[in-house]
Amino acid sequence: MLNKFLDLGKQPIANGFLYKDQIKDEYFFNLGVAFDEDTKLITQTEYVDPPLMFNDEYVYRGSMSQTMREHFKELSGVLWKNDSPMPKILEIGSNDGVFLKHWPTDSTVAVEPCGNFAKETQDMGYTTYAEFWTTKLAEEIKLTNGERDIIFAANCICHIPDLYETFKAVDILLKPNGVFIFEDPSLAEVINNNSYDQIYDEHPHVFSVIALDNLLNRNGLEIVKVKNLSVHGGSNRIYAMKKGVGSIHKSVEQNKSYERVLGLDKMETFIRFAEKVEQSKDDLVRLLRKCKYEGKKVISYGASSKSTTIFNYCGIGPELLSYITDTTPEKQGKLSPGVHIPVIAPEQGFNETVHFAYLGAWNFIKEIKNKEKDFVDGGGKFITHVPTIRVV
Ligand code: JHZ
Repeated sequence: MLNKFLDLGKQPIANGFLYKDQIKDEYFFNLGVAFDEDTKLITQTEYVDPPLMFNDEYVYRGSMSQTMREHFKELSGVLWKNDSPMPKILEIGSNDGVFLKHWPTDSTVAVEPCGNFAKETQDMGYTTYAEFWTTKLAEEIKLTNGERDIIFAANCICHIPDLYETFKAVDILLKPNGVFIFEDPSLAEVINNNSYDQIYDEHPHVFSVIALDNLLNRNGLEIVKVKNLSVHGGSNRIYAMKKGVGSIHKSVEQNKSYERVLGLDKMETFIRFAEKVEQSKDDLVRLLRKCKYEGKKVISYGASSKSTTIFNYCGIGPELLSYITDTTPEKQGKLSPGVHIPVIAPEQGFNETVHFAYLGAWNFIKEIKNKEKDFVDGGGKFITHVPTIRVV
């Protein structure tokens, strides 16, 4: 049974950056968030049809941050040592190949529904299926390319509304002793950081280990290990195998008991979270209005999907934020989804005229502060809402 605890209001497609003449056709949906009493999953009350989000015009590039480039390089080195037999790997949601590029083309298969990115990895030499991940596709790949030692997905599984179909498809393609490895934002960290901006159309679910264990178990799989990661504001890397095949590492129970301490298996926790979200909204709007009143120039740094939730939920538009700077060429020159703040390249607007920069990409705060030393040394300040509204 689904129990709704949070209403983030009318929201657009989080990565639906658009030109002025496209505003009239902009798509919106109601972003409600609920707790499933049965599986303990945090999920949306209404799912956006995947092709509306993931299509040939998709703009998010995983390789835009140094942190993520290094993260995937390091992980590839852990999963495959050059002297060990080469695993047959498949990546679900390979985006622009930021992980894939560390793997040999002949033993690697990619699945990427966004045609523009599928073409990029095809051009890099990887067999790439430009399709959504389904049981039908898993059967086809099994016949054509063979079963896999590793099925990997980063920031992808929590994007798929139908988890039963997803896990069934994994079960079809995984070798009997193969490992399904996936990483997504951690619900524990969302609660600890009050990072409600992790919830937007592309994230129909936010995973706890407890909920994942319930869901995987219903589909012939089980979690054998959990690794906590710092990326994307705190994520979990889940290692799962077919039931009964692998020995269960102590990290699984450790994570589940920590989550029980946080109350991630209880509705009350999420009611309290919803109250904190509302407080965060009031505080952010108050701070931005104060800056405006004092004649300060405030912009946003990083046109993230997460900031789409913040700006639309809080009603923050160009009257409070002059523009957003972002390094992604596909976002520049467009307007942000829903509230229509102009997005420009950092070279065009991240300069000494800026007093405050709201961190739309707060998850890269370390990388950004290192990179923007001149801004900070010149008296510029960053604003973040994580874990509470503050100037840093
Ligand atoms: P970033 C996306 O979320 C979408 P987003 C997706 N749904 C998901 O799950 C996560 O990624 C993993 C820019 N930037 O990575 C680049 C700068 O301009 O937090 C990005 O546009 N300068 C698949 O969009 C944005 O900020 C910089 O120095 O919330 C960051 O977006 C840096 C570091 C980034 O993910």
